Amino acid sequence: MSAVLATPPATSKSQEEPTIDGFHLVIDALKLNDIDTIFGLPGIPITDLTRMAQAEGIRVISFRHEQHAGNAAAAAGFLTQKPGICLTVSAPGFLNGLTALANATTNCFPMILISGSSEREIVDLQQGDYEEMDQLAIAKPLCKAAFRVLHAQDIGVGIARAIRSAVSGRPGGVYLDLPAKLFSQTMDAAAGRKSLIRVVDPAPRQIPAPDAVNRALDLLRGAKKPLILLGKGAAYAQADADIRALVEKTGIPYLPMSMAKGLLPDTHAQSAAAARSFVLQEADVVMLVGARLNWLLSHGKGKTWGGPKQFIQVDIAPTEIDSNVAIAAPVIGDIGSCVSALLAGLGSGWAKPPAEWTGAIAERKDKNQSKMVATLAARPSPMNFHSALSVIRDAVKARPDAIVVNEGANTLDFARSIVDMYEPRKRLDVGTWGIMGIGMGFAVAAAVVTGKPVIAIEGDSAFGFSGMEVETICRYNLPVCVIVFNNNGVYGGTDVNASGTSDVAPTVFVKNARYDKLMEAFGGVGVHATTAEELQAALGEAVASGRPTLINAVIDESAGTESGRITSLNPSLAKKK
Ligand code: ADP
Ligand code: TPW
Repeated sequence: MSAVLATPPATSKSQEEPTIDGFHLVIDALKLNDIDTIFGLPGIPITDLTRMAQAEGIRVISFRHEQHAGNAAAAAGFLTQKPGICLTVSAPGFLNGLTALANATTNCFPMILISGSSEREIVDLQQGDYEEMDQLAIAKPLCKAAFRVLHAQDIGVGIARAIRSAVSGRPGGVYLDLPAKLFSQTMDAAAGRKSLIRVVDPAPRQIPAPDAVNRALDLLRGAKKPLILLGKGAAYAQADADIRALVEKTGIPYLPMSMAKGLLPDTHAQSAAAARSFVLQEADVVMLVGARLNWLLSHGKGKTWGGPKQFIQVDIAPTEIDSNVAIAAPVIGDIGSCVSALLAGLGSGWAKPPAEWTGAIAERKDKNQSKMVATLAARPSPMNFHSALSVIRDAVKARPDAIVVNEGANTLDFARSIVDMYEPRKRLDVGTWGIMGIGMGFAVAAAVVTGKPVIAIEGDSAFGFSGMEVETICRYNLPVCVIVFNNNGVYGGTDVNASGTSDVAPTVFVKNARYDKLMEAFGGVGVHATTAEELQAALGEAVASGRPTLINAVIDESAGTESGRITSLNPSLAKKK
């Protein structure tokens, strides 16, 4: 135990001196840094921390499983640029939160996983403490930074380091290990308060080098078929007006990655989304803004990308450059600073891209969009993905401030292309990993952080990963409408068991399940929708009332395809070809 915690000399003055404990130092340190919400799940040793935090004015959102609390923290981080906080108990609770921490890091979302832990002396000698685990060692490879605080007087530093690590440079997940003993440690209250740190400028701007900006502009100027690719880093950066100005002033067609949808409205004349394959094949200069050339962009090479091209990459992480293909013009800095420098460099004589290029894109867009009109207007029975999503598309058009959460395979792929987004940071989805299970955690965070209506578009398998959190949605009476695309299984419900045993195939669920009853069980509204009209009415009502609602949308069980649109990555399908 530290000197500060030793019994003070028995003078009457020092006996009267107020003390502060570890619990309150943690709470005060968070509050000092404007952290107003904690997502978590109580238990030893952090139960009192949740109670006291609530008593001290922090909003504490308690979940049914830590993974969803962690996902909520990550989404809150993405939406606000403040690290989202997830609080868990030791070993199993910590491990449950770890998937979300790793996912946040992978997606460049700032979050801090704070876990209580067992006593160091016992853990390190492996003597079998309650929920014993060397959590710090396990968390380290899965996050940007990991810290442990052993002494009350270091809580301020620990939290400051966690916050700065999460949001500076490329954002990501941070782990903070707080052993049980820390919470009951006491120290002189005045000294304790003095030990806390308000982090100044936690995510400092990083100004790009002028020669890097000029190099990029020269490349763009010489392009015959330029293209801008906006990623979720651009959405995170909250440089919305400048990004829009850059796109519009240059006149360059752009493609949004899924979570960058809405940075400019999807209906924008310069959006090339409806001609995606064409522009990726044909473009000669591609400027990536907050997007990585990972699997989601076919690593920048191969058939998807067609002929030779040169890349400009705007990113805060210098080591991202050349990760998959050569980058001709890296522009390193925060997107706000980079985009404003690019804008300033355009000057007044900027020539918009050749009309042959923009005209060819417009032609393809028109063709593809008019093909889609009839498909979306059809009203088959049972519903298919298109008919159900056309209803949601209209609902989002009517409420462009609503936040869409989206997961599944076909449900994800179709929703991404059918449901237009109109405002920045209104779409949250499976992200870089294509992970299932983000649904209810992201939905809770979106509702809590923004107060806006949330529409969660969920495959039935995807929903199952976090379905129990509908109780959380009801408990906090959040304006969330969950729409389960119920097609009786993973991808669909038509697989057969070839072995002749009575088990169903591994991808098949209970047929005609009533997910709506799950919401009713907790006092929310459950609707069983078998037609587009029923879906439309229920969704309209849910968004207008703000009541927790789950619509069980019955979808043709043969409508989807295995793995949705990423069949090329599925070894079983590659074999069948
Ligand atoms: P997407 O999946 O939408 O293509 P990625 O997650 O692959 O997007 O890429 C996001 C990129 O944005 C990351 O390389 C990250 O370093 C970068 N990034 C995140 N925030 C900022 C920021 N504020 N300024 C600059 N780059 C950023
Ligand atoms: C954590 C693998 C990818 S998509 C999916 C699974 C299980 C579910 C698809 O069925 P769903 O959607 O949701 O009913 P739809 O629209 O096709 O009917 N575990 C994790 N992440 C992933 N990605 C998987 C498994 C998977």
